[in-house]
Amino acid sequence: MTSQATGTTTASARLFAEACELLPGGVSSPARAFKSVGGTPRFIASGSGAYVTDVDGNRYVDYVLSFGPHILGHAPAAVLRAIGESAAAGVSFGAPTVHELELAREINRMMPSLELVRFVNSGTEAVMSALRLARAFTGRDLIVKFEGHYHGHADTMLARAGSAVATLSQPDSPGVPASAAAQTIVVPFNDADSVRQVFSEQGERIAALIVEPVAGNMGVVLPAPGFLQMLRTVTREHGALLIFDEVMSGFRVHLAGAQALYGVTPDLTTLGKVIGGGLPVGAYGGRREIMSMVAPSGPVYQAGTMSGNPVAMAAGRAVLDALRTPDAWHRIARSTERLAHGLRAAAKSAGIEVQVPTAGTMLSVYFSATPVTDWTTAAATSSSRFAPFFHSMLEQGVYLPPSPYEAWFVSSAHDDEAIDATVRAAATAFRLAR
Ligand code: KE4
Repeated sequence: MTSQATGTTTASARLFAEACELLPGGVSSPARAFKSVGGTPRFIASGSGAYVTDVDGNRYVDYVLSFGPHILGHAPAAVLRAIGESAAAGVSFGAPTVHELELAREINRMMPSLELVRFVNSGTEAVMSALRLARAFTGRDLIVKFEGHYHGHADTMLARAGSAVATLSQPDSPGVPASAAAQTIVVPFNDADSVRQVFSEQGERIAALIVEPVAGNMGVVLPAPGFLQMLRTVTREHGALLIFDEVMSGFRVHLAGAQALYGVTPDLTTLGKVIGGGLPVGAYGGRREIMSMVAPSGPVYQAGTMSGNPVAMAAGRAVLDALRTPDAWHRIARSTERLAHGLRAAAKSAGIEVQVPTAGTMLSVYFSATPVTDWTTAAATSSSRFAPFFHSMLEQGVYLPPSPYEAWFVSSAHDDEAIDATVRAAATAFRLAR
């Protein structure tokens, strides 16, 4: 076994108890709290390549990878070098630096639809800003989003589907004003008729439709054939903007994102995760005539003390440089397919029916005999089987995202040894999930 699991969680348990006295739920983000799988969240002490080690000395093959950013694995030398060199020159100035210019140039080169780019500090901030910009550009208020898609925690994105299609939504969290949620219409993913109905009934009030072009926040769910092209057509017909939220799919489902993979060009794109090399980052960008409305070139206000932080920009640039090495990205995609193939075979030999959808360098495992195409079918999978599977993998030295509705992320550091160890552990874990 390539990763040693000592099995003890003494130090993690002690630290978690202390953390619960000072941090809500003991964590800085709910996704880390093991709420849906139970047990003690592991306090991670270090990461290197495809592995993380917790404070009890347990070593794991890591498929969380900070929920996506570490596409080169943990602490890659080139990224550490870029961080060290930029930090040695000063970590933040509140002034322009060459680093943000170089990263913007690289993003524009890889994703030409981002004619202008604005950096922010998180995916949430990128989405929040892109929505404000879409409203300003169109002079309209309503936003359409899909059930099961996550676009960060801005008020208008924490909206739950209304009672019927095309009705306005209710808040999906206390503290979200009904008026904010009412600006959002939530429809089922991959349901072209519902999208057309919403636009036929409310089209002239809709500022934008935002979509995870490949969904990753209900597990991995691919767009139905032609679905993204239909979104492009129907938004254009009604004068609404199409926003691709590629915070997760960017550089992961394809080197140049879902917009390159499917050949659909959005008006605006949001990015995050990979472009910061593991440091806090977000970005939004798109057509010049739209982005030119952003202050100070235009009237749409958006700002940030740490936006374009030079160290995060240098780290992100180092990641994109490494990904552009010929075949680098495709090697990770091949490792992802190798893992998916192994997981399907392991489940079959254990007599368990699973779906293992892949999208470039990410995948997920659903306990289901039938494919998952939207939130309804994702929620209908046997999530109760996920918890025993998750803990068996953890005990065998494989660290998965602690939810059946998260994507697993693969990196260039996940070599055959790490993948094969994962598949061996899954053969045992699937039997326990029967
Ligand atoms: P952040 O604000 O967490 O940087 O980005 C929000 C966001 C926006 N859009 C998409 C498509 C995203 O996947 C995310 C964040 N993804 C989650 C993972 N499911 C982050 C994990 C967390 O919240 O801790």
